[in-house]
Amino acid sequence: MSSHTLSRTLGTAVLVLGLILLFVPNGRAQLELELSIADVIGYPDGQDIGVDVFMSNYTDTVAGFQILFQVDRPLPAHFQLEVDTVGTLVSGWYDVICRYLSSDSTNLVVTGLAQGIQPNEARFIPPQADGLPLLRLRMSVEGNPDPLSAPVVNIIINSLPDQFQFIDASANFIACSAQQLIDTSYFRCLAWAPPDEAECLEWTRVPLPPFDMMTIDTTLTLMIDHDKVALHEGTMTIVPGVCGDVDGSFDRIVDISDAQRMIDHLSLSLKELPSPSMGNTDGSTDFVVDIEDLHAMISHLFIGLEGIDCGL
Ligand SMILES: [Ca+2]
Ligand SMILES: [Ca+2]
Repeated sequence: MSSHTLSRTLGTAVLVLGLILLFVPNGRAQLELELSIADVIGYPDGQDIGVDVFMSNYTDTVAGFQILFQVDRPLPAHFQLEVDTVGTLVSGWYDVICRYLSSDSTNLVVTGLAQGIQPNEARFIPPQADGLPLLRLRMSVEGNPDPLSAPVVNIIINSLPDQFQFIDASANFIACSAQQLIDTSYFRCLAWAPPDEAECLEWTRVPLPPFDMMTIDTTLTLMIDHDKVALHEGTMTIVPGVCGDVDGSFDRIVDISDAQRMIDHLSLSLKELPSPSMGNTDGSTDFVVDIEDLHAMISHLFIGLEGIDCGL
């Protein structure tokens, strides 16, 4: 092969490669919407555990949404019936509403509309890929989880069309399309009105012809375009509690700061302990945290160094 032919062949190869790179679709570029839930640590009796939900809307402005969040186990993590919007993309939105779909608090529907208190205060979310979370879920942990149970709870987003909806500033659905479904129904007449049988007195629906009357209904059904939406679940890893570890650090160590927190709870600020079940250090069966528990903790730390057991 001459050097001239070789260079022409190489040039053609480079051109073909360039065209391939130009036209091969970039997976991320196709996406219109991407949601990710953060991974967090849960702790015994935990309340108000913030779980950030991030959104990237690559192409469209977001003016409203509905999202159904779910946990994959009924215990021990729950959604609280609220979200935190401070420092999020929906900060200042007037309508951010939460509701449960069932009584066990394992699912939460969050609906948001970019309306301010005044009509001109609507804060649409322009296309963006990084930055503030869309919103912050608040979750809680019930009691002290069984240390032998699986410590990870998955937090997922339900992608069923009637539960997952995003609209832009023109109220068009993002990454969804409405599909028209035609529903044809057939009816037979069971009793015609005498004498000329011009009117039917009783209709019955039949699955197939023959028929005396036919109706055609069209319904619009929303379909998610899964090529344009990416949903990433999050996790809550639940750390079992250590009896006496009540200072809120969840360092699994019982020391002077835990005793100070107990004194503060019982006689100073009276502020609730972050893990009340870990404060029942005298193991009383009523699980009440009182002066006896403080005595048990002080004895454990400074006097007899006895072990403590919260009686769980
Ligand atoms: Ca501690
Ligand atoms: Ca007690």
